[in-house]
Amino acid sequence: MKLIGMFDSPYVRRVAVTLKHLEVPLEHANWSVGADFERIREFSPLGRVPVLVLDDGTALVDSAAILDAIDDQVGPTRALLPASGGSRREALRLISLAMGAGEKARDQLYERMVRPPEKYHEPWVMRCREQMHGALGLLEVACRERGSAAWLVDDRLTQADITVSCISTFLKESLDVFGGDAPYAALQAHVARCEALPEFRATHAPWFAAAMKS
Ligand SMILES: N[C@@H](CCC(=O)N[C@@H](CS)C(=O)NCC(=O)O)C(=O)O
Repeated sequence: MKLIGMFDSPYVRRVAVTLKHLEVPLEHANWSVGADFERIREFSPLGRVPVLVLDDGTALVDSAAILDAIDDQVGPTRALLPASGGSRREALRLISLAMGAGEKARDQLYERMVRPPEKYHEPWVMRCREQMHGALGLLEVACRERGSAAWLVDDRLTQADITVSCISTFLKESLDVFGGDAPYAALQAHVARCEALPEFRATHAPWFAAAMKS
C-alpha cells in the first residue's frame, strides 16, 4: 500500500506512525498538497492528504477512515483503537479532542498563510485559538490523571497516544503552544515519551519547525 502526503501533516503522520508501529510495509509518496496537488488529485479528487492507496488500487481518504481500515486489517488483538467499552470511549474522546485542536490550529494557520493579508480576520483567529486551548486543557488533565509512566488508555500504546502526540507536536512546532504561559506540563511529558519511540522518530519532519519560524 502507498501512503500519500508529507509528515508535516499530523493527519498523515498519525497514519504513518500507526503503520510503522504495526510493522505494516509502507511505500511513502512524499507529495505536497501545494506543489503536487494535481498528482494527489489523480488518486483523490478531494486533493487532501493523507490518501492511502490499497494494493487493489482503492484510494482511502481521511485519516480516521484509513486508521479504521488498518485496524481491521491487522485484526482485533493488534488494533490500536480499543475494541469496546470504557477504553474505546476514552480513546475516542481523547482522539476527538486532539483532532478538534488540530482543526482549530489549521484554521489559524490557513488564515495567515492562505488568505490575502487584508482579509485576515483577527476575531476568528482568537476564537479558534481559545477553542484549541480548551481542548488542550482537557488533554492536559487526562495526562495528569494517568500519570507520567502510563499510556493514555489501557496498559499499552493505543491510537489515543499516537494521535494526541502527533497533533501536539504539530501544534508545538507551528503555533508554539508549549511556550509562553500555557506549558501543559503533563501533556508535554507524555508527548516527549511518545516522540522518543522509533516509529515517531522515523516520521518526524525536522525541517517543519524551522520553516514555521522563518
Ligand atoms: N480530516 C482530515 C484532514 C486532512 C487535512 O486537512 N489535510 C490537510 C493537510 S494537514 C490538507 O490536505 N490540506 C489541503 C487542502 O485541504 O486543500 C483527515 O483526518 O485526514
